[in-house]
Amino acid sequence: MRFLWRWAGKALRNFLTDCDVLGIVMTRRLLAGLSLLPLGALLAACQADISRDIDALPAAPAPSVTSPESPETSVPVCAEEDFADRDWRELGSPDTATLSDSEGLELSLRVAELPPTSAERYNAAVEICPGILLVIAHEGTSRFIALEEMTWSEGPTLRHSGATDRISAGGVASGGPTWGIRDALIIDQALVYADAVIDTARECVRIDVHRMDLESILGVGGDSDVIASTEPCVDYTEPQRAASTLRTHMGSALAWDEDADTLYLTVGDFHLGASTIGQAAGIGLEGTLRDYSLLGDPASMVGSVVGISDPLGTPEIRIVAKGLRNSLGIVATKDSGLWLSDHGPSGGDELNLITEGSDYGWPLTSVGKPYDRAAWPRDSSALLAPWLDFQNADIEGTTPPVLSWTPAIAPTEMAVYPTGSGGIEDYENLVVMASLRAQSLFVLDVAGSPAAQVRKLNVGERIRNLTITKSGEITMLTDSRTLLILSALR
Ligand SMILES: [Ca+2]
Repeated sequence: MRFLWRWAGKALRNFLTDCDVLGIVMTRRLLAGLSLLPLGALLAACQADISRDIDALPAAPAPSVTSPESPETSVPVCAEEDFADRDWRELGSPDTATLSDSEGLELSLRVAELPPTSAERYNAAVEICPGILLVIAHEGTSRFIALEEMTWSEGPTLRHSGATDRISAGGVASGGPTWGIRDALIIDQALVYADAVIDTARECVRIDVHRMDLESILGVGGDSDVIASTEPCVDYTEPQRAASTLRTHMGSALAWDEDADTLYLTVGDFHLGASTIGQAAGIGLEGTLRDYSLLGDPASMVGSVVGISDPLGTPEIRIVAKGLRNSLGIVATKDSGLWLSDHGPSGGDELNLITEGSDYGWPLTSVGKPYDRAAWPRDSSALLAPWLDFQNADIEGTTPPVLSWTPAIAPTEMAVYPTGSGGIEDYENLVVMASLRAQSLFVLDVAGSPAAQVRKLNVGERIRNLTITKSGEITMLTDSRTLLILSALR
């Protein structure tokens, strides 16, 4: 924080010496209209070009029963009768294709439409029983999908804490699929899921983590317990929110570290860190100072990774690391540490190795640049505050990314490819990371020194969710409501 305040003091001096009051007012007015978040608009969806090769598919699944002795599995023990009496329907438009990754490895890709729902998007998936995926829409609708049979049946509706319809309240620009349920995973016999909350009663936004017994999901249904809520719940009614609304950058990715008995959750910056100079100008120096001090406050979980210890017992939440913008993927590896991906602004998407107590730089520094940097003078003293020129900031005490990507790839979920699955042997022990903008899987060797991107596979879809099953199938949910299942060539 001392760097922020040092810079803030310099900024204030520039503000007082370089600007006249009328000029500032006009600039603010002009720039208030330019402060819309550009990320969503920049990332256009694209349909996959998949050759048609439709096979006849059986209509009913036959889930295998796991052995309680298998110590490797995090897939819960379940029985055929859990699924026997359900009504199973075929997924729409099943196709198959063969893809080659950047090393020439040929892989099989099965494609189908995700089950119909009124929700705009499925955000989360877990392998709830071997070969059975539970896919969850942002507003709580869930479906079971039998991967071998390519069939689906209704799941329970999961509770979330806030509004997810398209509201436009005060400083929240919209509801929709960036809010609500965003990621999920299974710990023993419980489902845990992250929920980006618009709390209309308290008029603030936060992330909740829920826990729900698998019995409730497989059986008659039931309620969830909220085991953690991020602090502070960020007020969306403050006057400057009209010029810089809260709408995206929730983070809300989950990772489970069994050895540490800790569930990790990423918390986005809620768009408090200025991604454009126009956004900063729109809310003015006082507004950016207020937002930046909230991000920099050691007690604030906004823009951080938090750890939730003992999530199935008596959960306790703490800040692990700060300085993050919008991390949609995090993975705890067995021997190579905790890794996460983060979205930079214009360029500068990051892979970070997380160590307790570190600061990863945002919003004070980034390999990326403001989206509208080109429209502004190179002389940072002409900016509203010099620390808004974060591309050129050299901030002592922050940790740079291990890898970064420019132009942006918009990385999403990460998972370690398991060993001994009988699946894609060349991917074993490597981290697979999905992406929105690049519409590709990135295969990363994080155990290497240095860590490196070793393979890439273009799938031609914006990949929101990535799950690797115990049998080594990489399942993906896309923003065009498509299910992709990648596996070794059979
Ligand atoms: Ca960073």
